[in-house]
Amino acid sequence: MQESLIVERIETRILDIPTIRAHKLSFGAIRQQSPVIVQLWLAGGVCGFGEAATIGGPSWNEESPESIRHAIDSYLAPAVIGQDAGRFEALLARMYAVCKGNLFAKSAVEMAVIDAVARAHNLPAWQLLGGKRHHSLPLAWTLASGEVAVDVEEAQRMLAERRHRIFKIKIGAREPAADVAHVSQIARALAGQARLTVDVNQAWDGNTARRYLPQLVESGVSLIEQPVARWNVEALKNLTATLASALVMADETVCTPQDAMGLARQNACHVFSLKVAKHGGLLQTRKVAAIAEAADIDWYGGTMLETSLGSAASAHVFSTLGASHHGCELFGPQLLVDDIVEARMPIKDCELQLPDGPGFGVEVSLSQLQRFDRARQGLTAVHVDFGQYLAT
Ligand code: MUC
Ligand code: MG
Repeated sequence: MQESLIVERIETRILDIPTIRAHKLSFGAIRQQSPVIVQLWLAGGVCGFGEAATIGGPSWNEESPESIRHAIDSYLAPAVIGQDAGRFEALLARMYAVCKGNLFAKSAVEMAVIDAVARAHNLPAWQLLGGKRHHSLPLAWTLASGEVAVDVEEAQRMLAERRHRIFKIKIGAREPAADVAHVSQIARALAGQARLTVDVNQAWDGNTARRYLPQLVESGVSLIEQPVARWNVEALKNLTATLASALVMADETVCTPQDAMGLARQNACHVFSLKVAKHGGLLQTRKVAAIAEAADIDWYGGTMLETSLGSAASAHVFSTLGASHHGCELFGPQLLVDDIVEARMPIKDCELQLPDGPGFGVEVSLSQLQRFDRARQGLTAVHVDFGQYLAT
């Protein structure tokens, strides 16, 4: 074992960073992101960083910033400290042995391990992940203010600045007919200038999806993300078989490689949204992507609205993937009022320029970590405004 690569210490913190505007999803509106940041030191002195962000505490899936931090501090860090950081798969096996599930927490630790080892070898992380296939990827922006005029103004500004020409509209909070009207108005305003997708974030049942998705397609939507509940693979499969001229993308339904295999076997979607956190890390993301490639399923580089740290880690693994893709949505940094790295990944001509390292190729600012540290700010968790979303 190379002494200098032994994991010596791991620290975690929760940051609270406001968003530039309310971001409205089917289940609630978020006004801040609370990423968990992992800092990991190797015996040789090299330090790596990892991140796991959830959306709306535990309202996107089971994990919350608090549960992630707890799983790492109490179980995952002790399983990894004292081990050879270069044996990525062996470390993952140790984490799986002490902790079932908790994929976001595992991904943040694995990310810090890979960043540290890549830095110890002065290599970009992508070189440890199979090598780079893409230097840039088309970058989508999500329209989620909930108001047509605001969404259209935002999209037009992004188009004029040549930052984005793919827009994902968040729907599912209102009556389906109102959602269709909302999307149609945006589609008319942006006709011929942009590609539109929607994310229903599990809000519809199978019959609602069967009735309203063709209307969304008619209005110009070309990709439909997670229209039904994550367990509703039967409905997803049915929509995939019947929807003409639009693609169905699984997000919440596809987390583990086993989920991916199940969807592939049943031809239940056309596209997987890949997200490092929900798959349980960078290596698991590659496994899910391999299943997609073997099953003739496309991929999309998804986000959990991470800072530039988690976004850069995702960019590294996405840069290594072949096969057919629909770009990425690593726009988390732009949705936050500020960032935790010295310099963000550049965006040129609507494409995210994928970083080159060492590590994840972004330098974390310790003073920014301190500035947003929940413990230092004396804050308690404030995650999501459920407002009208909760049934009475
Ligand atoms: C999701 O479900 O895709 C990603 C972008 C965004 O606006 O929300 C997320 C989560
Ligand atoms: Mg989604």
